[in-house]
Parts: sequence; C-alpha cells; structure tokens
Amino acid sequence: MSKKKVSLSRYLVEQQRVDGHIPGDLRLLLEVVARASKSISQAVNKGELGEVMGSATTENVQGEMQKKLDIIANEVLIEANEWGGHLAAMASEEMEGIYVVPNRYPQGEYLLLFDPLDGSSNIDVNVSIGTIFSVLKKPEGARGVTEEDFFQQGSKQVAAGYCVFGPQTTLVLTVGDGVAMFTLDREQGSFVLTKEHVSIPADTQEFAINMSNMRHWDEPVKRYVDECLAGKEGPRGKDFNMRWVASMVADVHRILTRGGVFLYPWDKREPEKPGKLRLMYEANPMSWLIEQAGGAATNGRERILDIQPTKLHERVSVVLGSKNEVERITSYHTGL
Ligand code: P6P
Repeated sequence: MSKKKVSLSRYLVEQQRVDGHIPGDLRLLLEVVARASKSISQAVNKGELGEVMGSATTENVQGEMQKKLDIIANEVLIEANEWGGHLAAMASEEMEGIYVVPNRYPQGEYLLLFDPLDGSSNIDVNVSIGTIFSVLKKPEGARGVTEEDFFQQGSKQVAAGYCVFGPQTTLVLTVGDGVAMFTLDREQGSFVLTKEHVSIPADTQEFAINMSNMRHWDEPVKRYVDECLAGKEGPRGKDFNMRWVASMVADVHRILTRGGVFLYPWDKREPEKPGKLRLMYEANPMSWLIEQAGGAATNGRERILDIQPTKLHERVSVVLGSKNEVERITSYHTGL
C-alpha cells in the first residue's frame, strides 16, 4: 500500500491542532503564501511563452533593473495576502517602504516580509529561482503599524520559508518545529509533504561562494577558501567541491538537502556595506531554516538571528550551512 500523501493543509492543521504550534491565523497566512507561490510558479514556468521575460523598464529600491517577473511575483503576493485579515502589513525587496493593509480590509497581527523572486538574474537562463518569506508578529499593543515594527531580530520569526522554482516546485517551511519540504503535485495542484525533520550533516566537503570576488575578500575568508582548495594535501586533509548557482534559494536548498556551506561575505568592492544579501527577507528566513535543520548561520562573527535590524533593506554578510564548517569560518574571523 503506497504511503498516505500528507498535504500542506493537513500538515498545518496538525501543527495547529496536535502540536499547538501555530494559531489559525498563521495557518491561514501560510496557506495563502503557498497558493501565491503556485501562481508565481505558473508564471515562471511559462518562460518566453508568457511574455514575462526580460527586464521591465523600472528599477527597484536597490537600483537593480527589475525583471517583469519580479514585479508580477510582488503583485501576486500583495494581492493574495492583503484581504485575508491575518496581516497588518507587508515588506518586500521590491518596495521601498512597508505596505500597510488597506482600511477596507480587517487588520491582522502578523507582518509578512518577502523577496518575491530571488535570483532573478537567472530567470532568462532557465536556472532555479525562488520566493523567500519571513513572518513576524506585530508588537503587542501597537496602534497601527510602522516600519519600526518590522525591526525585530530574526529569532523573533514565527514562520519562515521559501518556494524554489526548479525541476520541481518545492515549498520549504519551518514554524519552529524543524524543517518540512512539500513538492507541488501539478496534477492535483497541491503541495505534498515529501520530507520532514530535515537534518544537515555537521561536516561537509562542499562550499558555495562566488570565486570571482576572491581578490576583494577579507583575510579570514581567503584563508578558509585557500584551505578548501588545498584539498587532501592541505590543512583540511580532505578534498572539497565547489558550487555557486548565484540563486540563494537554490544554494540553500542544496545545503538543506545534502549539507554544505554558503558564503556571501563582506568584500572591499563596497566597504561601507556589510555584504550583498538583505537581512530581513533573505538572511533571516534562510538562517532560521538552517538552524532548525541543525546547521548554523553567522555574519562571520555573530549569529545572524541575533542581529538587531535598524533599516528595512539593510544588508548583511552571510555564512551558513553545516555547523562545524560555519563554526570554523567564524573562528577564523573572531580568533576564538
Ligand atoms: P552574485 C541573487 O541576485 C542574490 O541576491 C542571491 O540569490 C545570490 O546568492 C546572490 O545574489 C548572487 O550574487 O554576486 O554571485 O551574482
């Protein structure tokens, strides 16, 4: 007898009812995000057939040329979530300020943050991309909602995840009870549980970094990568493999699936910036997933989830993945 298929809805109901992990409104929010992810997957999968490829004429708040699909994904997430009564406001990589739920809809107690389509430079070359999301609670007693209400440490997240649009469309989620993966069954149109209690090996022989930036790195990163490249004959006594998809969702998914370490460190190209990746809607959700799967995530010196944000789009240096590897890299930075 084939194993009974557990849908995302059933998993969330059980997390709500059996484990008491998530209130009804949070379950509703996650169902809506999953449904929006299916719509984004459909648009992404159309490729050239959907006339949504190529750049739009606008730039986003980061000054990056927006791809039409970036804009579509952002709109899908806004429209799917604004009317449900579970959210107070949203924040997106594609929007400068927060989006407060319009008065015509009931306000909820959650704050939703997202990178609607991360890795968008890969859209035109048909390489995996994804939607990253993070859920916070609106501060108790706050009347209305302001940008400052979003400035909470990543350790305050109540849910986090991503949906990777690759050979499969897979939703990866944590509500604080480990990491579960749901693969989209296109015939049924529903996400089906395909892996839970995801666990990352503490050691690895695979690192992910954009090697073309080597001359710009700080010494601790150069030391770490040089030791990996020295292989068996070097101080690590083992050979390493390298991967770099240039799509954080794809690189993190590989690490959750088979281990590894991912680095996007500070480099001297833009010394005033701590790194390229954004804290609130890229590093924080990915770091919580990695920690929930037994891995670690630091900015090279401190736990990413402990960083106190001061700006919505602030950037951060990221080292995440197999615990022992992250601890080694962090020790090279701190000397501890
Ligand atoms: P680079 C995609 O643009 C992104 O924000 C992450 O998904 C990815 O890890 C990184 O930037 C890739 O950056 O400099 O290698 O193109």
